[in-house]
Amino acid sequence: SSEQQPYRTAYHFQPPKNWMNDPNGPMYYKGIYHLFYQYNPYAAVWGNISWAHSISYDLVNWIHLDHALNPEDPSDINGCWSGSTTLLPGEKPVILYTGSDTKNQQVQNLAVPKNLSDPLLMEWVKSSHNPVMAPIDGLDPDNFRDPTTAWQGPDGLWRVLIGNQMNGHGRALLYRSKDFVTWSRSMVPLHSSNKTGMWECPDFYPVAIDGKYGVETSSMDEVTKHVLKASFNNHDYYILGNYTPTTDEFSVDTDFMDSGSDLRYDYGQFYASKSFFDSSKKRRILWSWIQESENATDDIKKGWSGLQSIPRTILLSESGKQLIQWPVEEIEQLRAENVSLQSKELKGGSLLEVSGITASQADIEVSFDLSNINEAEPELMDPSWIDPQILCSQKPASFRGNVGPFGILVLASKDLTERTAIFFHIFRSHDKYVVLMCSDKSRSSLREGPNKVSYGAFIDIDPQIEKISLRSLIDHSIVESFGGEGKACITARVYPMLAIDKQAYLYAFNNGKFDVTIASLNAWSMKKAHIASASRRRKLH
Ligand code: DQQ
Repeated sequence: SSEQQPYRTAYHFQPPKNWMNDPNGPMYYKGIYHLFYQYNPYAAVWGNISWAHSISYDLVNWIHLDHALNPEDPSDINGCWSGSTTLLPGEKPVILYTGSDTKNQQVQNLAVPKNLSDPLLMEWVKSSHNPVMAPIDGLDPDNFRDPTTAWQGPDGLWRVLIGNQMNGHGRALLYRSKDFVTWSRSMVPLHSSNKTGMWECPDFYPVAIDGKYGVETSSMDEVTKHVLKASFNNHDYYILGNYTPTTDEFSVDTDFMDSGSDLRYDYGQFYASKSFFDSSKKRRILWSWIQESENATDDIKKGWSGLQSIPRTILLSESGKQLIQWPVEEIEQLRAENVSLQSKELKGGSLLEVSGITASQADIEVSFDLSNINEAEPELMDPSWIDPQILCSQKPASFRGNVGPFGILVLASKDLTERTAIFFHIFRSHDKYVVLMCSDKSRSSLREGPNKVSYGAFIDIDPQIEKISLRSLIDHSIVESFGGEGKACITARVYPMLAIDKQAYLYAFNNGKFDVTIASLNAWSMKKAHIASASRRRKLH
């Protein structure tokens, strides 16, 4: 019951129990979405890693199938780790994944569907040629993993990236193949950095310039930029650049850990993500592992660990300098009761309860108008010298600023002893305004155990001409927030003790000295998604 399991979610993807981490090989195939994921069938901690497999017709409701890959062969006996799918011409999906072999070395393996006419792709056969890539020629066998979706160059060869570390630095190795079985490594990595360590789960794909649609991974379209994502330091960082398929050169606009640019998919809890091209709706969709923020002993007690994010569409922003993310539209089918407010003034220092929905399971959209913007604290010198996360913890939701903090309090107890704040704070920097977005979980729970660090990001918008908007998806122990229409995303895991189920409340607040206006607010109760096991259904028949 939800009394014993207050932190299980209603519309985020979860297996019935045990440990889940990275999303693997998401794809759309013959009318069905497939999601594979890193899974421990035996416990709520990492280990015995298999590829669990679930399918969906709408990215909202899911059916769990039998595992696609189990660690039972010499080339993966110590784990079937992360990897990707590629759709070969003629709609033939293949999996490339990392195996931890009998010597605990990381190798890359190939698997293909047993029966292509089964749209569920229930059974997968590992190639007799495995491993198809081994850590030879001086590669570190402990840091050689996570193949990307492959793309095909103008010479017809397939290319794939493998995450790697050399002399302590992260890099994306490039391999080429004619047949997916024989791979040769390019002498030059696609990209590397001496400012980071190991790159896990790289991702590499085109995004359209000035486009509303996603782009297929092998597209040679000229009006694209390429995104390179790498997972390190507990975050998913990305850079943008121009990729030349004839030479496999990737010239970057910005680089990882450059001062003044810190592009992350999400500034909260979000790791080892993976994207895929959805040919049915011509969009690129991003999945990510959302880890717990409490101790392993708590995970063992509750019997599970890990969520997947709500899948997000990815587009390039109009400026071409960053990505825009938004929850897939299908999630809106779960919206139920709605409350709506228009042009509501939020006086400095005020609080407004938003009632009439299930605040523990909700979708909230709010936008603010600022008429007192010129009163913003002239505090920031240069935002590229300031860590927004630190600023958010120095000036939490309870801070009395000028224009902000204002925003929403979610998963709040009636007496407000527990609340998670998602808010904005405007600063002046020379002749410009800087918009800070925070997700403050310092007061999210009376419990001592959970991590309560605050997250923050600057949003690249001009508050003089644009409204400040926020969308938050609330689901019992997760708050996924999208600021500035998807320019800055922050996901937080929270574990309230009082603010659970019907005891959770929603507020709008303004702790600044100056008034702000809620231009509009729409909040919906969210229905539960159907996420069930095929095997249980089979037993019922
Ligand atoms: N998780 C997998 C690895 C990957 C890591 C193992 C990232 O393949 O590098 O479960 O979370």
